[in-house]
Order: sequence, then C-alpha cells, then structure tokens
Amino acid sequence: MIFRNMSLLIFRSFVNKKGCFTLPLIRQCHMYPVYHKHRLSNKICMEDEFGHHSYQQIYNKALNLARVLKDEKVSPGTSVAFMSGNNNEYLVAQWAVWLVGAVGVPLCSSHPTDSIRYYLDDSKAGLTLVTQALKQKLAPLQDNFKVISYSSTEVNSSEQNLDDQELSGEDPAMILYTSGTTGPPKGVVLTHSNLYNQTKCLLTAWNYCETDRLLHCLPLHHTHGIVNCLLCPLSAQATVCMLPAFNAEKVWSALLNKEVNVLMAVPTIYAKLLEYHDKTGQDPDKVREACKSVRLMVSGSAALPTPILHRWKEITGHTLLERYGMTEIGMALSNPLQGNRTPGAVGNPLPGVQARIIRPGTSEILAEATNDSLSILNSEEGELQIRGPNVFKEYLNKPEATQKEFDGDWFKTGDTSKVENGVFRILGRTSVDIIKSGGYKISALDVERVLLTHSNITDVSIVGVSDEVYGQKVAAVIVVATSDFDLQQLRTWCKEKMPKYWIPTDLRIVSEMPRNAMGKVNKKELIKSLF
Ligand code: MLC
Ligand code: AMP
Repeated sequence: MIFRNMSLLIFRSFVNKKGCFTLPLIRQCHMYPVYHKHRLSNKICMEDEFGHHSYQQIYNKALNLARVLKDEKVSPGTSVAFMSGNNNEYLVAQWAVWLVGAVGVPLCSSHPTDSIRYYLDDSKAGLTLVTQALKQKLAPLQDNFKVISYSSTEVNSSEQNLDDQELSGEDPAMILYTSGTTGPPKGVVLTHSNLYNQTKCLLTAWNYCETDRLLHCLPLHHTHGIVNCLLCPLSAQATVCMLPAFNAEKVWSALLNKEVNVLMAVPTIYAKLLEYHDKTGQDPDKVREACKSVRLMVSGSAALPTPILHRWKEITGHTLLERYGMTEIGMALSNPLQGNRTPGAVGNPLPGVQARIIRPGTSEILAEATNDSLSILNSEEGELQIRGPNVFKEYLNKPEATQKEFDGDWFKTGDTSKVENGVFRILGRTSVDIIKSGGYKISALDVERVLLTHSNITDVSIVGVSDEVYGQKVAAVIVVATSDFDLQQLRTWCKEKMPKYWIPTDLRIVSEMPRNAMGKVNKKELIKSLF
C-alpha cells in the first residue's frame, strides 16, 4: 500500500544532496522508514531549551510513549490530544500517537480550561497526553477526560514489542481547530496523505535540505508551525532550533550569531523584529553581514504589508518570500525561491496544487492555474478556490459544514483574490466576521458568543480594526446594562473564557447597537464611524 505509514514516511529525506526531490521506494514504505532511518541517525533533529536531541533519541522516546499508549488500549483511529511546551516533548508525543495509528490533536498550553474542554469534547479524545511540566493545567479536566502525564526523559511502559501499525493515506493523522462563521471552531481532519502532500510540495518548492537549521518561534497548534516549520524540515533531516515562544531578542540573537539559516514567521513577528531593531540600535553592518548566512526567510499566515517587506530588505538584505496557505489546505500559493518575488503578491500554485478564481455568487471561472500553467479569462477579483491532494478530508463530525465549503472537489477558501501581472494577490476575506490578528484566525462570532454570556453585556459586535503590527486588532463594540465597565475589566473576564488572541484590545461602549431593518449590524460602517 503506497500510503502505508505516510506521516511517518514524511520524516525521511525526500531531498537528495543536490536539493532535488526523490521519490521514496514503496519497499521502504513497508519497512517503516522513519524507524529504520532515524533510530540509527545521530543527526540533531531538534535543539531546544533542554539541549540537543537526535532523531534516534526522539524516536526511542516516542517508541516508549507509544508502548504506554498501547498499554492504555489506544486503538488506531482514536483521537489522542497532547499538550507540551514548544520543545522535543511535542515531537515525542506526535510521533508516539502516529506510531500507534492514532490521530493527534495538538493543544495549546496557553488556552484556558474552557477552550481545552471544548477541543477534547469535540474531538472525542480517547486520551490526553500532557507533559509533567503542564499537568496542573489539565487538573480541572481529569474528572471528565482520561489524562496521563508523560515526560520525555522517563516513560514507564510494559516494554512490550510494538507491532507495526497498518495505515493508509486516507487514515486521519491530525485534527487542527480553526475558526469560521458557522458555529464554534471546527476540527480540520488532515489525513496522512494530506500531510505527505503538503510537505512534499514545500520540499520541492523551497529546497529544505539536511544542512538547514530552521528557527522555530511559532505556536504548535497551527499548520504554519506544524507543517512548514516542523514536518518539512524534519522530512529533509534538517535541524529545528526551537524557541519556547517568540521572543524578539532571542530571534535576533540566533540570527546575529549565525545559528540558523532559515526563518519562517508571520508578518507581526517581522514587525516586532523591526521594532526591536529600531529600539536597540543594532549595528546595521553586523545585521546585514550576519543575515548573509540565512538562505531563506518566509512570511505568511496573513498579508505582509509592503512597508515591512521593504524595511526588512533594507536592514537584512533579504526579500521576504511571501506565501499563502490555510489550515484546511496547507500551503497553496508561493512566490518563487529563485527569481522575482512580487511585493504584495503570493505568487503561483505550489507543485501539485490547483487554484482558480470564481466570480462571486456564480460558477464563472475568472482564472485557473497550476504550478506551471496560468489561464486568465478575466482579471477581475473573485473567490479563491483550491484543489489537490493537499486539501483536507473533512470538518470533524460536520458533514454539512464540509459540504458547504466545497464546490465539487474545489475547496472554497473564503479569500478574495485576483491575478495581476501573472501572480495571485490576496485582497482580503469575503466575510467581515473573520479577523486575522498576529496571524491567528479569529471568528468575530465566536468572540461575540462568549461576550454575550457576560451579565453586563446586552449587545455586542466584534470587529477587526486595522493595526500596523498585528494586521488587525480585535475590537469590541458593546451595549452595557450598567455603565461601570471598561476594557481592563472586559479583558480580565475574558482571560478564563477564551484564547488570549481572541481577547479584544480595544473597546467602544455605545448606548444602542446600530442595526438595519433585518437586525443586522453593518460592521464596515461601524468600524468607519467608531475607530
Ligand atoms: C495583542 N495585544 C495587542 C494587540 N494584540 N495590543 C495592542 N494592539 C493589538 N492589536 C496585546 C496582548 O493583549 C498582550 O497584552 C500583548 O499585546 C502581547 O500580545 P501577544 O499576542 O501575546 O503578543 P506576542 O506574545 O508578542 O505574540 C505575537 C505573535 C503571536 C506574533 C508571536 O501572535 C503568534 O505567535 N502568532 C502566530 C500565529 C500563527 O502561528 N498563525 C498561523 C495560523 S495557520 P498582555 O497585556 O496580555 O501582555 C495559517 C495558515 C498559514 O494562518 O497560511 O500559515
Ligand atoms: P488559518 O485559517 O488560520 O489557517 O488562516 C488561513 C487564512 O490566512 C487564509 O484564509 C488567509 O485569509 C490568510 N492568509 C494566509 N497567508 C496569507 C497571505 N500571505 N496573505 C494574505 N492572507 C493570508
């Protein structure tokens, strides 16, 4: 079976010494190549706050943890949630889950208990793994969910042999949660084949290779941090240099000390790095010289403002490579590794990905493209749709929501796009209720739903207001029952109820919410009049 153990397969090298893509042998798929190759490899897989970890060490720890999962009767296809810091323990859990054929649900340790409860409930997690360091975080959930703690240094198991787990490419590998306009966050089910293809196209396009040292400073519950910054470099047997969290000083230190040669981040991170550079008065010659050691700097997850692109180029000498992706599809469009990178554009489809633009409300195709072809019938803007083996299987237990987001096998991204001078541009979301702040996707409706449970809030509209550093900020317009209310009170109350990046950073209190005859708020007007 070609896709047998596909997600394990993606850890092995698909890239030969010249940086060319090579197809793995089917025979090797049947031999569980990741065990085979990596248990013998002393190459450093990850450097983190605890030290250096070879592929072999991580694999052995994952094998131990997988035995624990077997002892706990975790069967293939079971959802296993896991929470760890951004370090090698994340990989140990991820590989262990896949070793037993289970489906990984990565949790974010900074999310409040209410959010975690929702993810565990919705994914029907049969088991939740949590590192020793974080186990207190999940203590309030232990009565309702099976939670076990693990540490990558000591794992107790029955030491039984682990039988090879049969997997097909269509088996689910991972569930990632994403916000939308239909109800609370939905679980995006990604199969082993999806992850394989999402990884494969980036390996080809961006030439990840064994000598790469990628600086990882992103969260590990979203596709950017997981696929682009973990699965891809590890597939090429590169080394991931993992920070526990983004920290401008540490990122600059890694760059200036030439510790890394690949950096991938969201525009907010580049904005914060520029802020830090300006604030600390770094030596411009030293910065330019050090950045010559970097082979690739990528920006994505939100539109890269051109002033950031130009300023970054000025101080580092690098033109950021901007690309476009989504939780449901991985990466779809990219500026080229070699050749002209167009400011404000996201390039063309990655290998294996098909893209088209459809006139809103019709089935008229305005433009259609693959990695090596582009036909423009009309250069107007429309909805971007994506097709290919990278596109996710379904929203977990939500057949109607899944159906709604597809036109045949084309996934409707909800982004407005147009082709200009041969490259795609992303012009924004079709829905005003989707906010992108710091690269996080936030549903205004999700935040409104929670705020309406506050006893002092009688009406609310959440809007995304332009922000230089965050792209957009989450702003609340509310009607209150008693006047004694301010942003600080609101933020304190929100802390226990929603992820930090959902919490409004701006507030307007109005006596009445302006609604039309249909009871709808015109959010574009609201933003214009209040912010
Ligand atoms: C937040 N703050 C703001 C603000 N937003 N203040 C003013 N205006 C705003 N707009 C406040 C916060 O409330 C907080 O206050 C303080 O600023 C720090 O906020 P933070 O968000 O915690 O900042 P920081 O820790 O510096 O994190 C910034 C960041 C983070 C960029 C590192 O947002 C991040 O990791 N983003 C990446 C998200 C990501 O990976 N997305 C990929 C999704 S996948 P206080 O008082 O609490 O300190 C995807 C597909 C694809 O999109 O294409 O990749
Ligand atoms: P998420 O749902 O968190 O995976 O976010 C996906 C969304 O991020 C896309 O639908 C786009 O709206 C946005 N996005 C990702 N990359 C870019 C980019 N380079 N430019 C503009 N928007 C982007």
